[in-house]
Amino acid sequence: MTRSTHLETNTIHAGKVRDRQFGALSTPIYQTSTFIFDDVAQGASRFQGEESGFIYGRLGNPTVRELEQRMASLEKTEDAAAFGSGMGAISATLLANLKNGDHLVASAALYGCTYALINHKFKDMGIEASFVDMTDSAAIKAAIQPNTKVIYFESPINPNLECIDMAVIAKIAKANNLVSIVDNTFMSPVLQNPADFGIDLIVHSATKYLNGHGDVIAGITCGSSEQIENIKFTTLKDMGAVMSPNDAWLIIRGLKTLSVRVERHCSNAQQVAEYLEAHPLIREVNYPGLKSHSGHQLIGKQMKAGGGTFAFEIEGSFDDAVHFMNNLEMCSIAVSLGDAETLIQHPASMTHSPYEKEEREAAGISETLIRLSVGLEHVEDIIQDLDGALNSMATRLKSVG
Ligand code: 3LM
Repeated sequence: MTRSTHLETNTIHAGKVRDRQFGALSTPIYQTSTFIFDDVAQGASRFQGEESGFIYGRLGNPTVRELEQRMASLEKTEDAAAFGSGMGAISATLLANLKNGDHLVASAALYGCTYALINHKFKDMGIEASFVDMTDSAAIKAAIQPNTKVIYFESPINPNLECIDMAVIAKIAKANNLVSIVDNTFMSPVLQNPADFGIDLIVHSATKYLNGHGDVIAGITCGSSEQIENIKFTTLKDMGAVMSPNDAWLIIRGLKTLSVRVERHCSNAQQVAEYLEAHPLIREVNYPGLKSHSGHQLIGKQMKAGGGTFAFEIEGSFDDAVHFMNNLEMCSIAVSLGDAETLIQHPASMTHSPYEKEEREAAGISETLIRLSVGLEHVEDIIQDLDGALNSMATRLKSVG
């Protein structure tokens, strides 16, 4: 069986290569750097692409290939390419579609390292970018130039959770002959399939929900066979940010529980977001699962639920935010998201520190914004921990002023 119409089945079975030698249920880890040819002619024909088969670990590996095929199925694309990190996937995918003299339109708010890559490194390489509010289609159209090749965004955006209507972006991209690329890390294919809305390439930090256990750094790009072949034979092969077979195996294992994990992440996040929204010391909760959030109207249309990660603003100063976070007992102060453990972090000083202060504020990332990746613990324990730290903050606010 290659592909079912049900994602829950595909997370376990799609692209599965049956082990005919020993009948192993679990995918074998092909921990090898190179592959032996029968003879010189076979080696030559593999290099020429005349015969299929593995050559060398940087050019492909059976364990990694199984993961790629499973991810292509989950994202409803023809193919996928695996990378050693989410940033490896993002940089290779963008550079396969951009060259010196080209221009891209990118979201003003992005994961910090993606922003740094586009705003700093690409600039040095002669690739210019316009950063725009992706909810404003007039601003996107106005930013397109004759040399624009790519439109790049996240939905929901890390860290402010703003949601972008993908059908609108895909329409603009097609009308202007641009390659549309979205980072789908926050939703995972369980909650949203950008290909359904006409987006060309989908990138993931597989470090997050896809693996889900906080023990791997990895990335994946999904798209058409033509695009993936281009990426594999240019920026993946020659820049070399490949995924290790061992990490591919861990992600294959993580994917088996992706749909049940994401379901629980979402229901926990919904309850925690509702608790925080009702708390007097919380100014705003940015969670698409809440009716008050601008992205809520896309639930049902574009995404199935609000996801497991969101951000909120406390009533108070930067120091109060620090005090609140330092007084948590169970939630871990750590970057990353999508793990079993609840993780909390401060974007302005951590994940989004690559932004200049003014750029960060213009992108809607304030000093008092806190991001929470709601884990799989019992929701009452998560809420109790947050409540304890908020009570401590209330005492502090009273004593300070
Ligand atoms: C984080 N994010 O805590 P890797 N795309 C998105 C991401 O959130 C990330 C990447 C790509 C965080 C990592 S910050 C030092 C820690 C939407 C990563 C990059 O290369 O696998 O880390 O993915 O927000």
